[in-house]
Amino acid sequence: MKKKISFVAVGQAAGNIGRLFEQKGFSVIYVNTSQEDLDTLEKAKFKYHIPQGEGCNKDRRKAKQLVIDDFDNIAAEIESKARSEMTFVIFASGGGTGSGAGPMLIDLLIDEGKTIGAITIIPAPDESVKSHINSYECFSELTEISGSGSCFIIDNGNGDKLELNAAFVDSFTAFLEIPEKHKSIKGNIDKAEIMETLKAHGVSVVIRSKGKESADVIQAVKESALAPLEPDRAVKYITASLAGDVKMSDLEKAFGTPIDNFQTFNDTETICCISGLTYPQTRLEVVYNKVAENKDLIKKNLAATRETGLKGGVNFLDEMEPAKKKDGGKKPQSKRDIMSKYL
Ligand SMILES: Nc1nc2c(ncn2[C@@H]2O[C@H](COP(=O)(O)OP(=O)(O)OP(=O)(O)O)[C@@H](O)[C@H]2O)c(=O)[nH]1
Ligand SMILES: [Mg+2]
Repeated sequence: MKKKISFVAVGQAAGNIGRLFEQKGFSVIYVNTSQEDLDTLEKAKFKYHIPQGEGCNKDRRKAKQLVIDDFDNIAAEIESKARSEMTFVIFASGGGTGSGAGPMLIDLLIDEGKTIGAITIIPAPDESVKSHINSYECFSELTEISGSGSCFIIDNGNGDKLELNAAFVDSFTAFLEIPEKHKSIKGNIDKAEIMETLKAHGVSVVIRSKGKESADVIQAVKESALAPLEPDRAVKYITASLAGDVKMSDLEKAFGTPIDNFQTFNDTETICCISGLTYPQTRLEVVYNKVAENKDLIKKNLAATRETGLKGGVNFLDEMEPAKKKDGGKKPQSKRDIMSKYL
């Protein structure tokens, strides 16, 4: 499975997560506009510094322009170093580089014919207004991309960043290892079923739980990045290696009937991935509300700094209706069309 999945880590937070995947044996390419950020990744194998980049100091637009100017080289780098059946682009939604570059890069790579998923991070509620503006803009773009696979969301509101990184990488890796490690005469999960789960469009959640009952696993899913699960959620796949008395039928009852479920069994812990879920509207509203509450302050600050060269970001206040379609759902015609959507 480690050859089937690769990662493109964009920005500093993504670099931290990428390192954990690389340590587990996956191919990871680290892309950044900041050479200093890349230098912190001491033992990383494949690092790519976007030329002219000097970091994006939370300015998403700067990141987008740098990616646009260098896209052919970035794509060639990914093609040569992170070739696989599916690539996950990792980025924090609250910064500049990863947040600005992430969704656009996903869109452009899909256009190149690649199968792309996302791993992104929502800022904790006590983070800055700027992080929340970036996050909201980032998710507005992400939710518009129709051809992407699974999007995993790490919620920094759930605890310590580095612990969340480790928990996510461990769960994700354990999930990928199910076909090799968990074999049962009662049912198996093969590699194709893992890939089918991951390729499903929509939000995914992956958890491990040592609990012996279905309720323990249901609770673990609810406590993970997606809490609370949306009341009108859709679900495409529930794929799990079940332990103890945990039952697929209980998971379906709790999370909705999927198109398909894949199950196997083991004696140690339940590993479960649910994919094809709707975006966590309730959690995104928390992000939205933090921006909205500070609307006047932001407007005042933008007006005060406009002459000093602060570019972009002003029109977001008009665009903050959740999941608003900007292009009427039309399919873009060329790379240039895709790029121009993001500027
Ligand atoms: N989960 C997690 N979140 C992190 C980590 N490091 C930073 N963050 C969060 O990521 C966001 C900032 O994104 P960064 O990745 O630092 O920013 P960047 O993409 O490098 O962009 P610029 O530095 O602004 O150009 C904030 O919401 C931080 O709380 C990490 O290791 N794990
Ligand atoms: Mg950075």
